Amino acid sequence: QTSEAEVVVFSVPSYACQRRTTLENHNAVLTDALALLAENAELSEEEGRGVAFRRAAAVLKALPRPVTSMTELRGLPCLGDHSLRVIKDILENGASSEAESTKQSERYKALKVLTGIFGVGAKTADRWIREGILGLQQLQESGQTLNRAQQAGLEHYDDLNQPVTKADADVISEIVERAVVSVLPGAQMTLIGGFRRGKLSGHDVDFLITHPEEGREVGLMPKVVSWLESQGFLLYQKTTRNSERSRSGHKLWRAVRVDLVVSPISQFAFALLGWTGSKLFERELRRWAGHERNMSLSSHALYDNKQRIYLRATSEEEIFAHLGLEFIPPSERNT
Ligand code: TTP
Ligand code: MN
Ligand code: MN
Ligand code: MN
Repeated sequence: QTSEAEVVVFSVPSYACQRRTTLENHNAVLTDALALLAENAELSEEEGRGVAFRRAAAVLKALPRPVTSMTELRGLPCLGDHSLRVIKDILENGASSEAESTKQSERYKALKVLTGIFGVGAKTADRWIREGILGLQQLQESGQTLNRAQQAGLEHYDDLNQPVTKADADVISEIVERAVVSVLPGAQMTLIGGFRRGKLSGHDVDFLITHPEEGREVGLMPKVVSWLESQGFLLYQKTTRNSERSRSGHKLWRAVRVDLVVSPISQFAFALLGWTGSKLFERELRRWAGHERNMSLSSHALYDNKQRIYLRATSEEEIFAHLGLEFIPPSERNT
């Protein structure tokens, strides 16, 4: 006796950088739960577990319609036992008990509040929690020494935790553009990060600055920062010398986090690709390059480990071509 069943299964390539993922998500209930568990793992410095949940969520985001049964998931990549348990729980019971209990836990709530302070990472938050500090008031009363970033972060806590809208981003773009062309005529500024991917809100605004003549961009970052400061736009700045990157808060009607990246024109395409995100898309591109092509990709260059040469590119399209990947436009990198 034979029995036959026909099920429609989804087919999805295994690297997120091989897939087109728009902002339209048909499985938000599932991916929200997995994202919460990923965030909890990341905040607990369990990076591997975090990535596993992120990859699972990314596969579900790429599906063309809502998942209704576990059988539809057969053959899909990146769905580990743990993620499958979470999905099953939601499909059967409407919610994930693990995600719900995590969300309610004192530890998760404290980690969220404390890492919500600009300048506070998972390590610092964990140390404070072990010392019994679970919230902002307890932190202030504890007499802990805060560095300058954290002081600014605490002072502007509400502003910095309020999402930045596209309208905010447009206003800030104009200001940064003015700064850039004032200090170096001919310099060019590009919106990167989530807003380049078409997101309507974000936690900050990201810009990439370059000049068409190689070398003219040298020393540009401190000049842009000084200009912003002289105009009264700067609240706090942190510059990492070697990465030529600056994070600053700008006082407008509210404080907003801004990331500035300066790149020489020869590296522009790599910086553009490397800073457009999403974070998982970037991670997957580098994993693809390393594991499938024996190449090393960074936001500065692409190195072919076999031929032992740097591969040049003047556009994102060329980099995808070097990697043997179909070009995915920014709006479809929302993994
Ligand atoms: P974010 O601003 O953190 O992320 P986002 O813009 O995608 O999301 P949001 O809307 O919440 O701001 O980072 C922008 C991109 O920069 C991100 O997709 C990955 C990349 N990136 C880093 O975040 N850090 C790095 O050190 C490098 C090299 C790249
Ligand atoms: Mn951003
Ligand atoms: Mn950023
Ligand atoms: Mn690896």
